[in-house]
Amino acid sequence: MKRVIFAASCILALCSLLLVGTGTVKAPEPGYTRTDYNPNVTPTIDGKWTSNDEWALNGEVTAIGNDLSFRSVWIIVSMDPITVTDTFLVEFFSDTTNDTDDYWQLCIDGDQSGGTAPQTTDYRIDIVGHTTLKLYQGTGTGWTEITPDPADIIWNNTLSASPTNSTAHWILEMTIYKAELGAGPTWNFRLAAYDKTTGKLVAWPPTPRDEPGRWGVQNYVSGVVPESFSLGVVVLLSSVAIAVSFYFLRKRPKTQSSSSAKTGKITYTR
Ligand SMILES: [Ca+2]
Ligand SMILES: [Ca+2]
Repeated sequence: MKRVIFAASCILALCSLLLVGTGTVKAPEPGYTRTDYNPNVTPTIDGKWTSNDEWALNGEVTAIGNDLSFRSVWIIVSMDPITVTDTFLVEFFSDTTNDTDDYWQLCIDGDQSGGTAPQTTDYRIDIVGHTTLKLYQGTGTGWTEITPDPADIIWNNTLSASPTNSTAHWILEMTIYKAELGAGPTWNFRLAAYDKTTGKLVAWPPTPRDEPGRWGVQNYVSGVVPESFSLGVVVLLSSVAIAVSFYFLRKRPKTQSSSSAKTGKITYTR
């Protein structure tokens, strides 16, 4: 009988942790919640579909009309210390031109604190002209540019055809080291892309860039896309231990010290 009670207690504990880890998700912008899965095929960050199956079964596809689609996968790249990355594929179908003013943009509210202006725990990645990455950190009222650690953001983009569209279009692949940018197991973001030629600025969600409280939610589960409810339960439960471990062991995000802000030298607390 004691074993039954013990087992029941464990299940209850797991279920309550499950709610902490994956269930109770803040949804700043209604309708903009998506789910991250593990990859079927580990992506190669070369800015294109490296093979026809590279992204075919990788993650949930989110489309912005016919202009853009993106998907993402999360990967544990190290267990000691636990290190988690998130890798995106973004295809901007309606941008077929190489302009110096084109940009990709990812705004990150890693602790889901929301707000009406970027906080110091928020980051913004701009990739401008398909060549130059800039990293910004929130100030409480706006953004200040900081020096990125190249190891934290791996990216590549090309003007290529793909299995999803035979007309050459801009494709971005980007891996972020989540903890280095303050992102927990679930995190909020806004993804945008701009084409200078057409003047199209598309974004998910289509809300103000500088209003974290209106960005979307990136939930996650362990495993590839579940095929049945029962499988879903299994992968959700298995994600609990990872979620708890990751939450407690994740590195602190970068912060720029007040003294370094004056000198322009960036120091990080990790
Ligand atoms: Ca690739
Ligand atoms: Ca363009």
